[in-house]
Amino acid sequence: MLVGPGTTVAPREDIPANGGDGGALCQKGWTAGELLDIPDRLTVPLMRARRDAPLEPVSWDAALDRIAAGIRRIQEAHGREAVAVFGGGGLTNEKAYQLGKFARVALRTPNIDYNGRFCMSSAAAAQNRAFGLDRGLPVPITDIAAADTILLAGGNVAETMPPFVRHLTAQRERGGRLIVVDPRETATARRADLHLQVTPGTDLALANGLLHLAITEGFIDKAYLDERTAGFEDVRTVINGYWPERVERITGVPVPAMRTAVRMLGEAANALILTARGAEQHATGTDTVTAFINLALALGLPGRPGSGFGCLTGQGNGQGGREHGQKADQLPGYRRIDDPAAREHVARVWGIDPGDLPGPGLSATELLNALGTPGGPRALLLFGSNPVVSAPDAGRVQARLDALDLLVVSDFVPSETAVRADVVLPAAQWAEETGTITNLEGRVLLRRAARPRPPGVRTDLEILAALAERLAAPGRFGAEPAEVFDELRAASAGGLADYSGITYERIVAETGVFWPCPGEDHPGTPRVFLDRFATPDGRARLVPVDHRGPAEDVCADYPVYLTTGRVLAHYQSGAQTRRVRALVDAAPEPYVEIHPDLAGRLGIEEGDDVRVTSRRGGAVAMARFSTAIRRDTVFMPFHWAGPARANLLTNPALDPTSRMPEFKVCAVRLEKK
Ligand SMILES: Nc1nc2c(c(=O)[nH]1)N[C@H]1C(S)=C(S)[C@@H](COP(=O)(O)OP(=O)(O)OC[C@H]3O[C@@H](n4cnc5c(=O)[nH]c(N)nc54)[C@H](O)[C@@H]3O)O[C@H]1N2
Ligand SMILES: Nc1nc2c(c(=O)[nH]1)N[C@H]1C(S)=C(S)[C@@H](COP(=O)(O)OP(=O)(O)OC[C@H]3O[C@@H](n4cnc5c(=O)[nH]c(N)nc54)[C@H](O)[C@@H]3O)O[C@H]1N2
Ligand SMILES: [Mo]
Repeated sequence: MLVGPGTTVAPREDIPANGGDGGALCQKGWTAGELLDIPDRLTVPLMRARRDAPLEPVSWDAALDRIAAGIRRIQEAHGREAVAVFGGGGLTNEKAYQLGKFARVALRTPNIDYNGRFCMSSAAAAQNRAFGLDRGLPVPITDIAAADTILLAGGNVAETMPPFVRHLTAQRERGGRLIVVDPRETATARRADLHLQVTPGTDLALANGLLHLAITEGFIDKAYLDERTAGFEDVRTVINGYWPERVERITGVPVPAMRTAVRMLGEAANALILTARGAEQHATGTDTVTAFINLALALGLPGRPGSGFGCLTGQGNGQGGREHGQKADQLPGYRRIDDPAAREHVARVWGIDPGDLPGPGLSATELLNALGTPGGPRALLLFGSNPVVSAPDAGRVQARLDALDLLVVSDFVPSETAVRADVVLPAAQWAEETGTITNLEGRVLLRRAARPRPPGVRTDLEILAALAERLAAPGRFGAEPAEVFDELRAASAGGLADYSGITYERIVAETGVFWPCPGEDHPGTPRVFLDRFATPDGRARLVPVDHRGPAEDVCADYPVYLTTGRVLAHYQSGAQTRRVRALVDAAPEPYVEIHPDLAGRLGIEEGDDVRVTSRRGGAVAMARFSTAIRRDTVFMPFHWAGPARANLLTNPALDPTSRMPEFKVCAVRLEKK
C-alpha cells in the first residue's frame, strides 16, 4: 500500500465516507506516510533569544518556561486578552476541546479562533439559522447514491474529495444526475450532466433565480412548507425580483440551463443540494448558503432520507473541529459562549465559576489583523495552521505576526509561520497519536496511533498540560486522549452536538457513532431532521436574502476576477505536501489558469511568468492556458509560498454573520513579467 518505513496507509473498508467497498483514498492519503519521514521534521524545540536572532535548539523545559514567563509578563502588562490562541480544523476533537478550555481557563482570554473560520463558517452559520443545527450532511453519505438529482455548488470533489466521488459514481450508476455550479469546467464539472458556469460571487442570485423558476414552474412542495417550515412568504416576495433574464445577466448562466436545472431538481423523487467552498468563501457566504437552503426547503427536501441540503466539510476534522470550543463564540457541544445556561454547565465541568469564563472573542481574520496593534493581542499560540500562506491578505498577516512580542507555533514541520516564531514546539502527528475525529456525516471515529513518535516530540495535549501546570491553571488538563474525551463527553452533554453517550469502545464496536448521542444506550443519530428541525418550534426557517455581488468588483484598473482553490496533489498551505517528492513531482509549480482569449488580449503566452496585482499586493506565477475557465476570470491555487502566494492578493472582506473572508473573488490585473 504505502511508503514510509514501518507505516502503511490503507483505506478503512468499513467506513463509507472513505470509500466503502473497495476503499479509496485520495492521492494525499496514499502519500501521507511519507510525511512521517520528511527530512526536516521537527524533533526538538526551537527558540530565538531575540526577535532578530536565529532559532536554536533548546530543551522542552527551557521552551515551556519561556512561553509561560512570556504569557505572564504580557498579561500583567496588557491584560488577559493580550494573549491569543489560534487552532485548526485538522486537530482531533480532544485537542480542539482542550485548546478551547486552555484559552478560557488557563489563559482566561476571549481571543481564540481557528482556521475553520476560513473553511466551514458560512455553511455553519446558514445551517444554524435555517435548521438550528449545523451538521455537514444530515444523512449518511451512502444516501448520496439514492439521490436522483444532486446539485453541487462550488465544490471540485474530483480533486478535493476523491473518496466522495465513488458515491457520485454509485448515484450515476443508479441513473442519478449531477449539476455542478463552478466558474471553471473542473474535473468535477466534466462528470456532470449539467454545468452552470457562473460568474464568481453570483451564486446567491443563481439560487434565487432557480427558486423563482421552481415557483413559476410549479415545483414547490406546499404541504411540506406549511407543515415543516416558516418564512416562505417573505422569501417569495424577494424572489419575485429574480426573474430569469435578470439572473442570466448577473450570473452569466443562460436561462435554458437554469430551466433544465430546475426541472432536474423538481422532477426528482429524491434530490440533494450541496455547497462547498466555492459558494461559501465570500463576504456573502452565509446568505448564499441560505439561498440554496431556501431552494431545498421550497422543494421539500430536508428531513427526507436520500434528500436534503448539506455542505461538504474540508479538513481532517472539519466537522468535529467546529463543535467543541475552539471558535471565538463557542463552548463545547456546539454551545454558545453567550448563553448563561451553557456557561453554567461548562464552568461546572471545568471546576470554575461561570463568571470567570470570558465572553466571545475576535474571529480569525480580525484576530490575525489585530495582532501587535495598539490594544490588540501581543502574544499568539498557534496549533495546526499556517496563516502566513493561508490567511487572506497574507502580506498584512505576516507583518502582524512579526509585530508580536511572542509567537509560539506547535507543528511537525517548519512551516512558513513556524519559522517566524519565537518558540517552535515539535508536535506528534496524526499517525503517532490517538484521538477522535468527526466526519461530514456527523460520525465520530477513533483514529489510533499507528506508530511510535520520534524521541523528543510531544503531543499537543502534553504541551497544553505542561503549560497549564506552569500557569497554575485551575482544574485538570489531562494529557491522555481517552481522559480528555471523557471530559468532552460531559461538557457536551445536553448541547446540540451531544457526545455524552459515545465511548471509544462503542466507536470501535459500531464503526463510528453519529451525534447527537445523549446516552450510552442511545443508538446515535444517522439522520437528523426526520421529524423536526432543531429550532425552538421544530420548523426550518426560510430567510429572504438578496444578491449583493462581490465586495470588490472588477474596474478599469483591476479588470479581471481572481478566484482561488485547490489542486489534487497539494493540501492547503502546502506545508506538508510541498515536502513530499511524489506530490511535488505531480504538481511542481504554482500557476495562473487563464483563458487563451484573455491571455491573447493581454499579450501573455502559455508558460510566461505573469504578474498578478490586486489592491493588496502582487504575485508572480506561470500562465497555464485553459479553455475551461471563463474569459473574465483567472484561477490560482493557494498551496504555494514565496512570490506565487495567492493570498498576497485575496480580499479580507468578511461575511457579516460568519466572518468568513472572501477567498473566492477579488479584482486583479495581469501583466507579462
Ligand atoms: N487536494 C486537496 N484536497 C482538499 C484540500 C486541499 O487543499 N487539497 N483541502 C480540504 C479542505 S480544508 C477543503 S475546505 C476542501 C475544499 O473543497 P472544494 O470546495 O471542492 O475546493 P476549492 O478548490 O477551494 O473550491 C471548489 C471550487 O469552487 C470554485 N469556485 C470559485 N469561485 C466560485 C464561485 O464564486 N462560485 C462557485 N459556485 N464556485 C466557485 C473553484 O473554481 C473550485 O473548482 O477540500 C479539502 N480537500
Ligand atoms: N486563497 C485561499 N486561501 C484559503 C482557502 C482558499 O480556498 N483560497 N481555503 C481556506 C481553507 S478552507 C482552509 S481549511 C485553510 C487551511 O490553511 P491552514 O490553516 O494553513 O492549514 P494547513 O496548511 O493544513 O496548515 C496546518 C499546519 O498545521 C500543522 N498541523 C497539522 N496537524 C497538526 C496537529 O495535529 N498539531 C499541530 N500542532 N500541528 C498540526 C501542519 O503541519 C501545517 O503546518 O486555508 C484557507 N485559505
Ligand atoms: Mo478548509
